[in-house]
Amino acid sequence: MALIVPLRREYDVLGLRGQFPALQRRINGRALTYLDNGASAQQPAAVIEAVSDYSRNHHSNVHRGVHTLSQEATALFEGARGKVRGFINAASDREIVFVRGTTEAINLVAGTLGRSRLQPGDEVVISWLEHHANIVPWQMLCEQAGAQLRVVPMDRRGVVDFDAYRALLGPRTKIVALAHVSNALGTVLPIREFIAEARARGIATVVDGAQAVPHQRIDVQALGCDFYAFSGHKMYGPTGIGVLYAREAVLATLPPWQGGGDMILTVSFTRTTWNSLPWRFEAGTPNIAGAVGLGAAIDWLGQVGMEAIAAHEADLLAFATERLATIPGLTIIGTAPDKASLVSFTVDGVHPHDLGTVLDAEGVAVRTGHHCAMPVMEFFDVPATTRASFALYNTRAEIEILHAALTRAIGMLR
Ligand code: C6P
Repeated sequence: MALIVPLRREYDVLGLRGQFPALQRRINGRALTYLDNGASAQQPAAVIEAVSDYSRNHHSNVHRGVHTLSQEATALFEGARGKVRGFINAASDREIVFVRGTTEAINLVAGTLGRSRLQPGDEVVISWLEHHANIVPWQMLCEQAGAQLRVVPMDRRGVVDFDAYRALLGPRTKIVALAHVSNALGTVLPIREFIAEARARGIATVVDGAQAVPHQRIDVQALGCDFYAFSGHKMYGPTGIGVLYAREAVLATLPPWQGGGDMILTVSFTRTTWNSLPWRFEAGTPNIAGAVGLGAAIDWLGQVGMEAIAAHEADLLAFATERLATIPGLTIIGTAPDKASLVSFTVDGVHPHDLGTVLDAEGVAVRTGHHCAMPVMEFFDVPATTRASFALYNTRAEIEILHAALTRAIGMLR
């Protein structure tokens, strides 16, 4: 039998870079080295043009008008929903709820599933490495419901303790909410296994996929989660648009969240009936242009290929880890064996904010601070870190620029 070797197209990183207008900018006299992709990735021209085309030619309200523009806007908006469904392999468009972003998605779950299911004494389980968006909504919910927030510990590498997690799951656990990838440490959780443990006990599972979706292929059916949340602006789309994937069998049982137009079927002063899924959870005029842009980002990512992106970013991570480790006094925070393409670090005697400012003077954009993960900072006993987070368009040459700029900055600041 002939051996079929798949053709591996060369990963044309320079060609990809050329499609991002913002990457052509010069900052403080230097070519921009954009390494803050974990916060927001840049947008390719295809996304910018799709949003512009919508605004110029098709802008109207959705689901309301019989006129041409409204029908075009509706087709584009619902078309984007279909693209999202395909992108994460959801079973149906009814499982895709458009929201503002990951934060809103998690608040939606807390405000519906949480408020309807949690009784005093029940428990919600999260992990130590969560972003505030996957801590605070649960904390607020637990306070309202008289429930308990339980936190799974992690080790000094930033690996969440699976055995401790299993031990925490009990008869009172109603919800497990976990990051797929940590934004502060880069840790990739073996989320499928975490989900399986909860599901076997009938516990609802919520995954914060904000930092996972841009870097690897997501298959929500294979993961088996009830909810999966992510944001458009971290996956080369616009801000103000995100997705809550919700398994239909669960979503159908939830009470509505926000009330208003589009989420209803009939309204009278005595009684309101609800729209069908997913519109029941999309009160008010949605971010139509954002959804169109997100759909364009998904098309564009499909052309590049998630597997190719993952391979390229794995190379960047390995290279950056090796190069940054050569800088005296630099400590990498987050050394899990399975990491997404970001490096968080501290430098002895130098405050991250000063470092970030000096790097910016050289055109290098990194994020400094607590990364909305204050418990992680507390765990590692640091006030903040500097974080370089890589995207599909970054290069080894840019990591060398970061290395050189860091070396100069540290020399200046110490
Ligand atoms: N993290 C970062 O620089 P929103 O803001 O709703 O789009 O996403 C919130 C969010 C939730 N979970 C994780 C794991 C995240 O990383 C983020 C956003 C940005 O790391 C801004 S703090």
